[in-house]
Order: sequence, then structure tokens, then C-alpha cells
Amino acid sequence: MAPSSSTSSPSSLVKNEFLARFPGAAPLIVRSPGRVNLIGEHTDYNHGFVLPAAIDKAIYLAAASRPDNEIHLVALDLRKSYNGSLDKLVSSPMHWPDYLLGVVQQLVLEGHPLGGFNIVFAGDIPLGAGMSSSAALECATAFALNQLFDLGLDTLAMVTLAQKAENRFVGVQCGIMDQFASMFGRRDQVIRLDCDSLQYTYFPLQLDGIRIVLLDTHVHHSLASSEYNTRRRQCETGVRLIRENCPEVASLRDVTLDMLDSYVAPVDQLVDRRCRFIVGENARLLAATEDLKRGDLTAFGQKMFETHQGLSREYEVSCPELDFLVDQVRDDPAVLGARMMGGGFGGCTINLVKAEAVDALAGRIAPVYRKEMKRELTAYVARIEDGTSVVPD
Ligand code: GAF
Repeated sequence: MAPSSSTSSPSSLVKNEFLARFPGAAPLIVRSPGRVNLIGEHTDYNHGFVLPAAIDKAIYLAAASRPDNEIHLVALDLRKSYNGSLDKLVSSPMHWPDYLLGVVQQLVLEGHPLGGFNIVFAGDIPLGAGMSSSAALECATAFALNQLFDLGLDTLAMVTLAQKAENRFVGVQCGIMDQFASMFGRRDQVIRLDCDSLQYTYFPLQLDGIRIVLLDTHVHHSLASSEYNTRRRQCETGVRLIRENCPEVASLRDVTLDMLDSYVAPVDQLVDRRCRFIVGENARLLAATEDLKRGDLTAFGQKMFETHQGLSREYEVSCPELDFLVDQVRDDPAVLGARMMGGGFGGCTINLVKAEAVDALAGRIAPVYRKEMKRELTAYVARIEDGTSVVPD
């Protein structure tokens, strides 16, 4: 959705609500998008590669400073508000304030001079669908506070700060992908990010008649964050086992299949399966970016199916609903590739679909999904957009 100045746009909605609740000068308005990830899943915290992009679904946040130390937050979509203070940053039983307070806490810990502020936000990123609404909210907060208090943080500093907020305040040991994509996104380009060096390259995404379709399972497993942290620990165990023999290995990025055969498989088969997926996924991503350079979306799409297989069978972060949706499109000639996207255990699948077949696809799958999985299906077409920025007046 492109922000516009019409009264119904999300940016004018948050602005008007802000002015109604906090009369005074016009607030700063920030747009911070969700993301898709084309390939390279669970590789970020293993120092590997990812291929995300920011999308046209975003958080819109209106912010202004206050003369005291108070923090007033309003989540318009949830119709909830939070009042607190800079002097007492503790996590909230409502949970949603933590994404903002975590950013504030990191800024305070880093010694940045902050004052109190008011924020009103809303958005159109479906919650729990795996499009990273939480990272978008963290990035929007970091971006807004950086501007309001003239902190002089560069984009990468805001990204790492937003990630730390999630790791240390919210308690999910996520990697850097979601925050990076939300901040660094560029219209019609995907980002190949090396999560070890943090070097990144933009690749034009020539979709020529292909659409990125997200099929939302409407499954939100509470398992997601605990299992996510477990996967992370299992990967660390694999690295530890290998390092007993190969001390030069720093992360799964440096690991070969031979090393897994020799040092992990004989000791712990579950850890071996997890690590094997990551090693294969990094190689697959590098090959997939070659497909992109050649404009071969058919070969690229095949690799998305392979990724799904690995996430489902080896990494075991899928769920019956995600598997069902991928199985439904596997033999459809209008679908070039499909896989579960993001952390897993629910959320959505990402599909590359011929433009003329998008409506028919959703129309075909929704009734069978309802019948077999007893849930509704929502389809979104995602466009690739710019990252976090100020919405001009
Ligand atoms: C979630 C995390 F937040 C990311 O850092 C990433 O690990 C992803 O799951 C899986 O690739 O979105």
C-alpha cells in the first residue's frame, strides 16, 4: 500500500489519531515494512545467507517527544494503550509494548540521551502470519526515536539495536534478517545478506508476469518462540561437537557435510539433521541467486520446494497446515515454487505464481483447506517496496 495524503491512508489515520489524543505540533510519521524471504531460512543466526525483501505491508507510527520522562503508547489496531516511564522499563503483561520498550531499553543501555515521548501506531501487516510485524514495529520505533532525539545512529546501528531489543527484552533469540530487511529494503530488489560479515548486495527481482503470493495458514503456534530457541541451541551444539576436532570452525557457515558425517552424526542424530539442513540451505541459496541472475525463476522455484522439504523433514519447523498448502501447489503448472516462510510452526507459505493464475489458485485451495484443515485461508499478493523511512507531509 503506498502511503498517500488521503484521509483514509494509514499514515493519515495514525497522524489524526495522534493529534486527537496528544494535541500540539504535528508528529513525525514513520513507515516500516514487513518482509518476505525468498530463500535461506534459519540461516541468519547460523552466520549464513538470506534473501529477503521489504514488502508493501507496513507499520505506520506517529511519534513526538514530551517534556517529561513518560512514555505513552497507543496500538490503534488493538485498541489498547500503555503508559509508563523511561525510569522504569519493565516488560508489559500486554506483550505488544515490549517491542517498543525493548528498543528504548537498548538505547538507554547504550547511553543515548532520551526523553519521554508519545507514539500512536497501526498497520496492515497481518499479525502472526510470518511477515515480521514485530521487527517492523521495532525498526519503526528505533527510526522514530533516532530522529526525534537526534541520536545520529546509522541504519545498521538501528538494525542491530532492534534485533537486540527482540533478543534481550522480548526474549526471542532471532537472527538479524527481519530487522535488516525492514530497514534496508529497496523497491523491486531482494537483498542477499551475508549474516556473518553483514555485507549485502541488492538483486533486481525481475518477476515478469510472476507474483509473490503469500498463503496465510492462520495457524499461530505458541511453540514458535520456544522451538525457535531450541533450534538455535541445537545448531550451537553441532558447532561445539565439530570444534572439538576442527577449532577453526566458528559457525555452521564453515561446516562441510564431511565434518557432520565424522563428528556430529555418530554422536547426535537429531543435531546432525538440524545442521545438515543449514549447510544445504546455504549452498542452495548461493545457487538460487545464480538462478536469479540468469532470470531462471523456474530453477529458483524448484529450490524453494527443496527448502520446504528440508524445513519440514530435517529442521522440523513446519506444521500440517503449511505442508498441506505446499503439497496443494506442487504439481500446479502456474506455481514455480513454494515453501513455508519465516520461523515456522504456522504463518504463511510463499509462492511464485503466474499472474493470470493468482485468483484461480486462491479460489481452488481455500475450500479444500477449509475442508481438510478446518481453517480459513487468506491469500496476499506482496509487492517489493522500500525499507523504513519517514512519510513526508
Ligand atoms: C524469524 C527470525 F526472526 C529470523 O531472524 C529468522 O531466523 C527466521 O525466523 C527464519 O529464517 O523470522
